[in-house]
Amino acid sequence: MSITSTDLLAALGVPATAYTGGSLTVRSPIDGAVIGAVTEASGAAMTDAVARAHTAFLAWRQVPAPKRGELVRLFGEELRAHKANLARLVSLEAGKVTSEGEGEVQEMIDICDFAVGLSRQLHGLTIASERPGHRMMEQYLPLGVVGIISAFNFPVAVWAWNSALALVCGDTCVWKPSEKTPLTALATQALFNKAVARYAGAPDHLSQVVIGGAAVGEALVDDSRVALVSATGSTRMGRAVGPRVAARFGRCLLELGGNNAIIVTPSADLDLAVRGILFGAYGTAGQRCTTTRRVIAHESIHDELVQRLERARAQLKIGSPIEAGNLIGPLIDKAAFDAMQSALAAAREQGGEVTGGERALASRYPEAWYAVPALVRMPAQTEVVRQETFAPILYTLKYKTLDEAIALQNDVPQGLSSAIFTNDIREAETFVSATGSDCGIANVNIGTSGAEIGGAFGGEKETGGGRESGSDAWKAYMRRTTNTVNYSRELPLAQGVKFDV
Ligand code: UN1
Repeated sequence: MSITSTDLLAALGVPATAYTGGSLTVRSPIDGAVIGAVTEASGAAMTDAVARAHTAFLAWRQVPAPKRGELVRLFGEELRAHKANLARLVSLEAGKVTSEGEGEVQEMIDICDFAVGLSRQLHGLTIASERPGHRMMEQYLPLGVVGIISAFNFPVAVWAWNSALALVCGDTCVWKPSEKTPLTALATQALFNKAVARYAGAPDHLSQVVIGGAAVGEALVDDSRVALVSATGSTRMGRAVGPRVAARFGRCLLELGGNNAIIVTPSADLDLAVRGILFGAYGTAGQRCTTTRRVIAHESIHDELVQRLERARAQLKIGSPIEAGNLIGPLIDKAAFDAMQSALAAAREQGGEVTGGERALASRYPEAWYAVPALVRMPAQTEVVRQETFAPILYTLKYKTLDEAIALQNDVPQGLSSAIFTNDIREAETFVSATGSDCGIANVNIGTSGAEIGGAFGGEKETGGGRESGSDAWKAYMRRTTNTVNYSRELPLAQGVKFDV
């Protein structure tokens, strides 16, 4: 690697002391090389960070929202100026191919732009009152400290979806990044600090990053000053976080596992379908929560589709994500590779016919975990197909009727993303209707992954129910107040109640 992570961190403004000499060893999934040794915070340090964030909130909530938007605008400028370096660091630390690393930083820039516009549109409602001389209204007011827990696979974009909205909403942020990707978090914090330095009158500690393990996460989750915990990661993590936040009546925004399917119908444009499935299943080495994990194809086109997918799969270039031409980078670590192997073993036991899935490039990168993307023809939607394995495994299934296809698509515990490829308007409309896909995202003639930031992002069932990013997801970061104002000289009671002495 000609440009090292040390060069990138220096260019992004991270002091060397932040990533040397600590107990948390950071390895690049590209070749297993150690690229940092970050100091881990204690639970008490997290509690201190929350206290600082709360103090900052008391000041920040008083700043007019469009002025808060100005800070996010400046942050977006820093991201634009440093896009290439931050994207490269995402590639080194998370193993994303160059264009996907750049795409991730672009998502950060896009959500900043969105949030700046939003800062002038945090609107409530005026509601007709039943009483004369009265007016009812609804306002959205700043909520408090937002705790952000993010995963390795989108190490910086998911934080940005949350923090850009939270900051314009008048909240302050405390971020616990994945322990697998602390360097990109430190770099993002450094860029945020640059924006703060160019902004007159920002309170200190508007957004902080605290790196550490379970103790740090628990201190964040259990602190009653954290009004909203926004957590992205596995369903297992969500099961641990959700009830703890609920126990103190805090708010949770959960974005958890996906088990996303694409239905391909007889009228589908198979060229489009093959491209959509290929990127959805194998892009980011299958490590997106929106990754296509299942194809449900009509029996009349199933074999042709699977043959074409098989040919395309075999041509995907696996290798270092920072070398031009490679489309499949490494899995994040050995545990991810092992999980992939056990899923494939289970698929074989359950009647699946597996192609691919082996370890790749082991002699060139003995300390890294590259895998050949796997395609598995399944006789039925068995146990293993219903689980989310965070790896490039695509299961294919056959269907006879659209009802059956939709039932299969919905018959998994997760409910994040879904798609149909069809040129039949009845099928397309049925799929997006009340009797169609039960997911938070339901697409027609595009794949399951790569959502734009303008839409609300999240899903149902074990995906956790939260919505981040665009549309009106900002409302989760504010508290709603209903105000009834009496401008008359009478005091009529609602519902006609009389209470006069
Ligand atoms: C995730 O994997 O946690 O829709 C987020 C997508 C991306 C976001 C994925 N915009 O694939």
